[in-house]
Amino acid sequence: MDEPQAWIPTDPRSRPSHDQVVAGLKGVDEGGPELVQLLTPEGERVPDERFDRYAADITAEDLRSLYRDLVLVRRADREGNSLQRQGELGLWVPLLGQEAAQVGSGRALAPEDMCFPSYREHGVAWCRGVDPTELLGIFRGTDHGTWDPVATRFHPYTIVIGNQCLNAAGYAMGQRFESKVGGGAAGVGSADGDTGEATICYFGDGATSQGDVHEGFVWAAAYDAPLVFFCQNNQWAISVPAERQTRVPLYQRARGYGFPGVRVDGNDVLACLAVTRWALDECRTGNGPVLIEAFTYRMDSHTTSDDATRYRLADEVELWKLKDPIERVRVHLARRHGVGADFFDAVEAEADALGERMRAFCRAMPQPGPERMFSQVYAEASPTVERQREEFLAYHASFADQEG
Ligand SMILES: Cc1ncc(C[n+]2csc(CCOP(=O)(O)OP(=O)(O)O)c2C)c(N)n1
Ligand SMILES: [Mg+2]
Repeated sequence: MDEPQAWIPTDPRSRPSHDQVVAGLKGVDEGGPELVQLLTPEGERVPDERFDRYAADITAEDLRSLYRDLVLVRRADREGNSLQRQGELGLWVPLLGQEAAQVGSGRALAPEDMCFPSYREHGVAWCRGVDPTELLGIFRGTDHGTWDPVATRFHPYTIVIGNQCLNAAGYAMGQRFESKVGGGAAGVGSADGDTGEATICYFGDGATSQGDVHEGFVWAAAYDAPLVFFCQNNQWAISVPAERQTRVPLYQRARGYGFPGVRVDGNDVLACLAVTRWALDECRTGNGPVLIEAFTYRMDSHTTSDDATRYRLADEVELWKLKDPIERVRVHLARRHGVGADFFDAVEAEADALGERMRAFCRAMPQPGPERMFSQVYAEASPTVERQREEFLAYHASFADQEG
């Protein structure tokens, strides 16, 4: 039987059938004909006329480095998951399967670019120099993350779905107003003639149904903001499949807002790097915003509180395992660059050490006192918060007699 074909909206009166919607979203032919891919799941480098030049300078050494990032990010994620299972964390949000989307895009960023994550971007955090131990407090309930968002240019995690798109649009508009967009064909030209700044904003397929994301798209477009919208389409929003969110593939939505959209193989670190470099270049030279849909898959549950086996079939997961983002780089390095077991073993040993360090750090984390939650509500002292703090501490102290 023929595969259903994706809908091509040539006639403005036409509507896609359900099968056409699914074909467009799930992507017949591994993500659809417009999927940008540089490394196949089998580790073969395939040419791409448009994006090859954005990966042309990547050496075998760089590929090793990307491989190392992928492995260490995966280990940090698996360790977080295990720590939750051992009762050390209240929750963990796994990124299993999304390492390439995050490392590829994260490594494309320049130090001065600003980054707005949602809550699953542990791999982007890694690329911004945020140590995995700095994520643990969020999931142990002791703080909101301990990194400095100004120094790392990595905003705190945002749990409210899509909200960071508004923050990012505002930030990128500021970059524009302050002439931080570099001089390009359509650029305004920056005061000091540098290459310019851009902002990247991460969100999921489900988030695209939120008003905040729509508003972010509108504002960014209306003000030519240097903003890369990076949507990790991992096929699911908890238990809701992507076809419940949209009739057209997500990258095609950009056209309606007046900016380009590209669908990239989110399990291909090289393609994610190249496409994000291109998108950031566009933004830095005044041609923003841009939407990237990284076509990927969440191989684990939504969080450790979720059980994905209740709503999706095992064969779907098995299919995506064959497209593993790490395996294709390993095979490519071994086959095309003659990289041997010594290198892979060394990375594995480094991952073991990282896991050990995360476990030790987590178990030694101090328990904050009850007053801690009042300590960073406002930058300056607030009499209202101070009063609430005193009341709460008095209430807490009233239990002291009953203890012990
Ligand atoms: C405004 C808002 N509504 C609902 C939720 C509950 N919620 C948390 S994650 C999630 C699904 C998000 O799916 P998606 O955007 O695809 O991101 P993913 O978790 O798959 O990375 C929902 C509905 C929330 N956090 N914020
Ligand atoms: Mg999702």
